[in-house]
Amino acid sequence: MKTRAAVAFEAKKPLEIVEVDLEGPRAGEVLVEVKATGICHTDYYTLSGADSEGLFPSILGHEGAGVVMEVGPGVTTLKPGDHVIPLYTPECRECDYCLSRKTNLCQKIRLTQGRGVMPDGTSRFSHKGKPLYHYMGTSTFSNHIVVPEIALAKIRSDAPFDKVCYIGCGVTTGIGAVIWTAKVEAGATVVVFGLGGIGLNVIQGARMVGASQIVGVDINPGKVPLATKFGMTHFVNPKDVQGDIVAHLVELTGGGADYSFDCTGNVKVMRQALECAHKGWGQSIIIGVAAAGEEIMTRPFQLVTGRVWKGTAFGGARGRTDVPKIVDWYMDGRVNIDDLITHKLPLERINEGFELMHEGKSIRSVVEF
Ligand code: NAD
Ligand code: AHE
Ligand code: ZN
Ligand code: ZN
Repeated sequence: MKTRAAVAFEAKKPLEIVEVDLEGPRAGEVLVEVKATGICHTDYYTLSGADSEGLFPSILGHEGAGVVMEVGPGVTTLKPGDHVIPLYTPECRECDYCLSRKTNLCQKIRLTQGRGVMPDGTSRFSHKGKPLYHYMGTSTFSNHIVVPEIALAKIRSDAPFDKVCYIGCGVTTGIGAVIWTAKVEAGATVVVFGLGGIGLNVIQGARMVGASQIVGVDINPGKVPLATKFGMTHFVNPKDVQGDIVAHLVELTGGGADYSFDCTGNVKVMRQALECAHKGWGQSIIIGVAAAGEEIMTRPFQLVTGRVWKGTAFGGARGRTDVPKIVDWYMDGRVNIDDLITHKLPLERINEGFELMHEGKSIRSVVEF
């Protein structure tokens, strides 16, 4: 079939809206009509050329929601008409990783996903007879996609696509990092670095579990009103701090944060996040994605004295199990998504969404097909 997509033909170049060819689903695969997709900083990062797994030409996008149109042979859990959220972290429920119960990082199709192809090693997308790469197994910047069955979460049919698409990455990553990765408890002190589409969801998660102090750190003071609305109790702009930001945060939190989160992707900030965690027990969670070649650094003494450095992908969520629950939380009014979607754009204007993010003017831009 033919469909419309925003194609990344080259790194650092604007996406081009073109008609592409899409082959139908093979065994274990599903054809989905994407109704809406968010633009995450990770799409920006890959388009910038800094992603060691970045492939071109490709169709980016990993924060979508849509409707099943057709299923391939052997698909048993989905049928045409089902509403779904594509998962860049699938959940096969049978690989060693899934069965370990210790991680959400299902590895069943990770190798081919990283190579921009379907599990059988081929692409379903092409343009003018030449294959286009898939991205993160999702490619939600296309109006239609083919995705493995294990990479689709079935969701309730009354949830609005233009809101719940954000659960495909940002909402789940931020809230999940708090409740599943860090397991923040009521009364805890939390410091969040980076108040963008992920950091605000960390703040939202910290408020949900009853954290007593939620400190937001950002170099853009324009983020303060929304962060405050979502539960931030204190704001720190590193540019306004005289002296050492870590010492400032340790003092503000009365000895250090019980939990800190990096939502910037900046390795210097990751170090600050670790070192502002409380001696003896503070945990620091890396969410931000750093460019290829970057490395994190600290004195081992920071860990010897009890701080714990962790990372999280997709907030530790097991997609097919946990994503439908988060959709329910949104529909029940327990999770606020509407206020974080600051811009809605048609596909033709998707590049404006990237510019808004770069300029710090948006939290989430959502593209509707
Ligand atoms: P965003 O652009 O919306 O937000 C980033 C925020 O960080 C902005 O508010 C910016 O002003 C702030 N910031 C930048 N430099 C800073 C500094 N030195 N100190 C303090 N604040 C600073 O991006 P986003 O969509 O929220 O994504 C955040 C990061 O999380 C990105 O690196 C993205 O790739 C990553 N991410 C990771 C996962 C995962 O599963 N681990 C999932 C989604 C996104
Ligand atoms: N390809 C990148 C890694 C990017 C990365 O860490 N991605 C996160 C999700 S970011 C969503 O916005 C992730 O899920 N990581 C686990 C995995 O298996 O990719 C690089 O730097 O090579
Ligand atoms: Zn993302
Ligand atoms: Zn698995």
